[in-house]
Amino acid sequence: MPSTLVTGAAGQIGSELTPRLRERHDRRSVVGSDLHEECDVSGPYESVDVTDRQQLRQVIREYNVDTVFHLAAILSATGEKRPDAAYRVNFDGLRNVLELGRELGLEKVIVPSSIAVFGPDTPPEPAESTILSPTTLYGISKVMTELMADYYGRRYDLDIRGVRLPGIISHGTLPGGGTTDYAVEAFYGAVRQGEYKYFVRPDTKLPMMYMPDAIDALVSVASSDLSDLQHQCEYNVGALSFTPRELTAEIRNHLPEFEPTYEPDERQAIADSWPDTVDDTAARRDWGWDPEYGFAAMVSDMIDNVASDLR
Ligand code: NAD
Ligand code: AKB
Repeated sequence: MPSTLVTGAAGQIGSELTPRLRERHDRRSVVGSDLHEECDVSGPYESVDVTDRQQLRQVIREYNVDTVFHLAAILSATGEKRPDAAYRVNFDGLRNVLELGRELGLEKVIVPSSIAVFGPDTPPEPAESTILSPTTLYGISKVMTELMADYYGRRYDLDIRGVRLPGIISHGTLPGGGTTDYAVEAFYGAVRQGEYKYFVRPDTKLPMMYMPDAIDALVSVASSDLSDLQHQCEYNVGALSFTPRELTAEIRNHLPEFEPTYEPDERQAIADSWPDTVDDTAARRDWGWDPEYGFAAMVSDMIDNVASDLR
């Protein structure tokens, strides 16, 4: 029976997507993989470094993989600190997955892109086709992801899909070195100590999304009919958009003692280069994108879950 491989399965998104795929495909094996020797995922797991094509090839063959969710990546802030690692994982790792897709005849590869493809020259509320002028190595790697998806589709008939995810908010597995991490960390600070030092200004507005909607976006785009899709990995998916000041006010509706401070660092420039919101008309039209969580519902759910995780 063919199976699905998730790379980066121990990360913020992979640790929630992998069990969700297992629920959906009860008769199909879903294999989690990441760098760690072992991982707390309820099902088959293999330690795989995506920069090692032979390791990847072996796992794909062993499990008769026909679908790959390729999540292994180095995110924006870490990528600026560790450019060599970002280059190897984001560029070479992607190429390995795509080349194996071609060599071994994978049916489908799903790769998330990011709002990091945008940059200071991008117009407000961008649609899919717009000026992409990323300022980070991570953003450049996501532009390459989108272009390579298109190239491998046309040249080799490989079905590669994805969405440009915004900052993802979740509890459970903490975010892994992105610019939008403050929107998760603030909840832990507020619940644990009643304080948090934001590393961006209070008026920094960015697109965000609650994890259940992010998982739905990936699963929906993966299961859509190819004939309905007019883009590969470029689909914008809008959900929430708020500033740290607005997040603080909403958290205070639940935790009135919460007292944040602000000390912008180098991540401010990255945040400033991304748009506040995106135009997601194409995703709504082509595969019915319709996020469930509004701002107040997300904040309320996060506070309940973070409080219960910390208990
Ligand atoms: P994460 O940093 O939490 O997880 C990435 C995982 O990749 C980690 O578990 C890490 O151990 C693993 N990894 C790193 N190098 C590896 C290697 N050489 N081989 C195998 N595994 C390796 O990231 P995430 O937030 O879960 O992101 C998943 C995907 O979604 C990425 O493509 C990311 O660009 C994209 N995305 C995430 C967000 C977000 O806010 N979380 C937003 C937009 C796009
Ligand atoms: C990051 O901040 O790097 C990620 C992203 C938006 O891709 N959360």
